[in-house]
Amino acid sequence: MNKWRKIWRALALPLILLFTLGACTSTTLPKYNPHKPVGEQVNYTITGIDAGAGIMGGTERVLKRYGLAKENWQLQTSSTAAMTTQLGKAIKNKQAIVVTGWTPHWMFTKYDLKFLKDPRNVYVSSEDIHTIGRKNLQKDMPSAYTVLDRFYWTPAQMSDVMLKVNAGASPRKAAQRWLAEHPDKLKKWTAGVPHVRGKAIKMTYVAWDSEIASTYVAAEALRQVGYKPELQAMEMQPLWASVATGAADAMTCAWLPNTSGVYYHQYHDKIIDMGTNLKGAQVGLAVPTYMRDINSIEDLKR
Ligand code: PBE
Repeated sequence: MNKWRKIWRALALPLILLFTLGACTSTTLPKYNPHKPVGEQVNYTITGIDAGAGIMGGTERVLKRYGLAKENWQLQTSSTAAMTTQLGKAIKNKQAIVVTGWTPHWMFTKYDLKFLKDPRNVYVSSEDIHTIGRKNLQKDMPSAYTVLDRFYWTPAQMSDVMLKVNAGASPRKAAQRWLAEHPDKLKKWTAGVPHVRGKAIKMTYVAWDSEIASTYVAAEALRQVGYKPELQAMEMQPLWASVATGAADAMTCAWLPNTSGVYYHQYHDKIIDMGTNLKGAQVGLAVPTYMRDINSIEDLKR
């Protein structure tokens, strides 16, 4: 008898904990239900990212233009990491979720997602990413200018680097590995460029996955012609200000004409637009493909 009491004492607490944990995890939200208003299922909330991102401003405009704001829809500020975590959880449980999405990004590779149609064209259907340099960069650092000016790749190539980082590689390693796998690209960007000897070059960026990928790849290309890149992550506003004031030499993060448009207009006479480094980027609202009947932003009102 005594022995059983002992066993019970040893087991009681772990068992109680296990039951409570089980009860908590089983009270997750129900699965997506096409017969119920989608707003109700997501608490009239769009899961967003950091406040400074262009996509956040665009989404606020969407809420107004589509009459969602007056139906109490709201945009939740968080971070890319928190948003993708929430997205992953919702997808695992087949729940309804609406996120601010963009491509190139590994979220579209890892999950079955679709952009919602934007008949009012608030987000603009396709964007280019530009490289921006400080005034006099060409004169002061001609080799760097040439490499950065030539820097150009495709959404698939950028995704490749992002996936390497997402799988655990450091951004620098991922960039080095990608360049080793694409010697033709590196050659194209650096051909005939006079080498420099360990000259420092400062690049700033916002720590979005896409920008981490482009910045590190451009930096590693610059390293190949002898530069010592110094990379610094910051928010959107200081990012543009850093290049406009000459505190930084260049950045590769301008999504145009829309997503970074506000900053571009604010700073365009204090910077050099070195042109497109990637064509065919897109931002918008995204949902998992199992939300089959939700295909347009208009459908959120149902
Ligand atoms: N993004 C990624 C950025 C640009 C790059 C879409 C999150 C934004 O400003 O929204």
